[in-house]
Amino acid sequence: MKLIDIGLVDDTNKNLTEHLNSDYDALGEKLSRHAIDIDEITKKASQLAVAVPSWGVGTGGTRFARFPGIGEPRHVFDKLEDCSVINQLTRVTPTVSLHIPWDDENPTELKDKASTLGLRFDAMNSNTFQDQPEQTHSYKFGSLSHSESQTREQAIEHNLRCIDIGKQIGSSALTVWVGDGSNFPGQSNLTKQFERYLDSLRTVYAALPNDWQLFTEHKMYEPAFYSTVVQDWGTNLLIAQELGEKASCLVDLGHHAPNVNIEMIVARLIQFKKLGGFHFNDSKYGDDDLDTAAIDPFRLFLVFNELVDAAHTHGDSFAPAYMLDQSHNVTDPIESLMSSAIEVQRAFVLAMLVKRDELENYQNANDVIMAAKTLKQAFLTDVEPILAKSRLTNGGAIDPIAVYRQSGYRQRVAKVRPMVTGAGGGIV
Ligand code: PSV
Ligand code: MN
Repeated sequence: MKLIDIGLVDDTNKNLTEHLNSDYDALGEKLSRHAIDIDEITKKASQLAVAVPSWGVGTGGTRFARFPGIGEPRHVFDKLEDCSVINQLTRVTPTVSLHIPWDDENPTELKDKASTLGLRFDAMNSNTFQDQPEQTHSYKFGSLSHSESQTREQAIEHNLRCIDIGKQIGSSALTVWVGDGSNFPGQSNLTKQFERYLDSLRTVYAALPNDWQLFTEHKMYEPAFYSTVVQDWGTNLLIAQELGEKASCLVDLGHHAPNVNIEMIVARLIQFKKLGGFHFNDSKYGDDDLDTAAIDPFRLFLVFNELVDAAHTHGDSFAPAYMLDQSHNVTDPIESLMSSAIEVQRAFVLAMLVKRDELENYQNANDVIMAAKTLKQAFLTDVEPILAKSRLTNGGAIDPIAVYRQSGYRQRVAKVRPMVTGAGGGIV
């Protein structure tokens, strides 16, 4: 089922195809001078898949307030519809990552709805950073690492439930991010707290089906402001190494100290076979959850430079999970997610343009300027025609945002989705 009129997509594409073809040919000619086959690149670009977070299609907020958008999804089934619009027009987001309990609905109905919309499910996300109405033990002072065993058991149970739901809807990974930590020096014994976390996670790990993966996500601060149990990639790597083969690290681009060299972290995790996947977003100051590549597209390119380099070395066995994780406070989430998914694809394409043999020669010869120039040359290429061509060939829109706006989708759904107002703050 397609929620945007196919006739509209086709008509808009028809008007743009002639210009696209001439831009594509011109770029193809330019790339061929560097022995790059544009069609090969376009083919690889169209094989890329980025998961959309179910929570991303709602309007987010800050710690201070949330300003609702119009026609926000009322529940997970509305969210899936919005996700299908993103995929219909961009053709790079065939999967959705659910958050439990935010999306806790009958698994059969979830699966049916997704397959009607041509979607599948990516990693399950557990939520033990928030208390739920009927919950017995509070997570105010932690969950998997809580000082009391009953609270830890409750958090473990929740993760097991996420696996169970995931099994029924065709997911094959669990992402665990906890808000556990402390707000004051002395509040917690840092070592014992981490031991408790590891013990809890061992139980979760033991329940993973054979073909599943466990991604743990580190974050330096927030909601805990003095210490965080899984604060950085070092701790994350320790966890993955302690747990075993099915465990690996998830890198959310917003979860590091300012100016941290994220591509280096990525390189290290790849080297030790512990890079599980990403939550893409962008930031200026902290975990801003801004749209991917909105602030620093070069950094995203450098991350993909490591990924493409690793794919050359490790081949098909190297397949980290790509997900977006953003909060849209002032834009239409569908527009933000469409352009963000395309930015991930752009970074991938640009990284494929890097002349790796030449780069290696420059590196070995310590020709610093030429090495840096080799990266810049790829980064500065306008690959829009490749991205648009890949969408067109896959049945998407050459200009997704223009088609989306013309379709009136948001206004249409707003008629049945009441605006949720409220003074409360909240990140998601
Ligand atoms: C935490 O900041 C995080 O990045 C985790 O991935 C959560 O699951 C997500 O955001 C939800 O807000
Ligand atoms: Mn995240």
